Amino acid sequence: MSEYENILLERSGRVGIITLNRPKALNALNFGLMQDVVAAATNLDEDPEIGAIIITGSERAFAAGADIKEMSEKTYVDMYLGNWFRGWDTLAAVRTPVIAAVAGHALGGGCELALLCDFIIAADTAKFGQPEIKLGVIPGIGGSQRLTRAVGKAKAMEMILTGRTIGAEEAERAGMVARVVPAAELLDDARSTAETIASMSAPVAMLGKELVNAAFETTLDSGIRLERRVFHSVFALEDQKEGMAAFIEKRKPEFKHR
Ligand code: CO8
Repeated sequence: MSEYENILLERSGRVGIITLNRPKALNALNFGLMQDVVAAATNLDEDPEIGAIIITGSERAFAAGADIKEMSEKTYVDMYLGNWFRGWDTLAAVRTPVIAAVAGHALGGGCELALLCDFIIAADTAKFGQPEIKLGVIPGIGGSQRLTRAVGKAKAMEMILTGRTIGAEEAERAGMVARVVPAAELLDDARSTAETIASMSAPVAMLGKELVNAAFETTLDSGIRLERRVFHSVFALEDQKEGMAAFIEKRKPEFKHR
């Protein structure tokens, strides 16, 4: 039996695949599911054999949001003292690159979970939205911040204030998703993208992720300075020597740290 109740976990070569698995609730993100995703992602992050992680759902739903039935009777004190949704911050701190492979509904917390990953590959069936306002609440897993950074003020405001859902094509035009693929190809595409990342030098991939994330936290000048320091530091890695030697010798690199 799986050690997790609300997800499926597969290791395929250097790729870890977390599949949200509460089909009867369209993968609504209850406390148990959050704990399972965070524990699995943390374990994969600590595993040197894993170079990339995919988080995905079902054909019908990536996730239809935080679990409304679990939350509906909670009080302010329950929410505040329970520090509701804090676990997701641990997922955001994972250093291994994380891809969200999204088909169907990615609503509320589901949209926020996808945005919390490093990038989104969307099936043409994907639908993204922040419908919390229709429930009398606001996004609570970073949507007001990450969606705004991803698509800009106008579209984020419209989505968050009206609850309007957007399709995959509109999400791609808005810069929210990296690529849209036919639904039948979603998982294969995400796997081969993850395998590509996992074939690179793991510390270099982690540093690249850290720098892109820093762009959202810092000034341009500080970000450029950080990039320069990190760029210089990768010359301490054998993988830099190997990558450049392989180019010159017209062969594929054999990175050591992966
Ligand atoms: N929570 C709990 N159960 C859900 C959720 C959810 N978010 N979404 C769907 N389900 C359940 C339904 O209740 C239903 O269960 P049952 O059969 O027992 O009634 C089952 O999943 C199937 O759903 P539907 O029958 O509704 O399926 P449809 O195909 O007709 O509709 C939709 C699909 C459009 C996705 C519809 O289910 C829907 O609108 N779901 C809710 C979407 C939503 O509002 N999400 C936002 C939730 S709030 C949030 O994510 C952030 C909260 C931040 C709070 C901050 C506090 C600190």
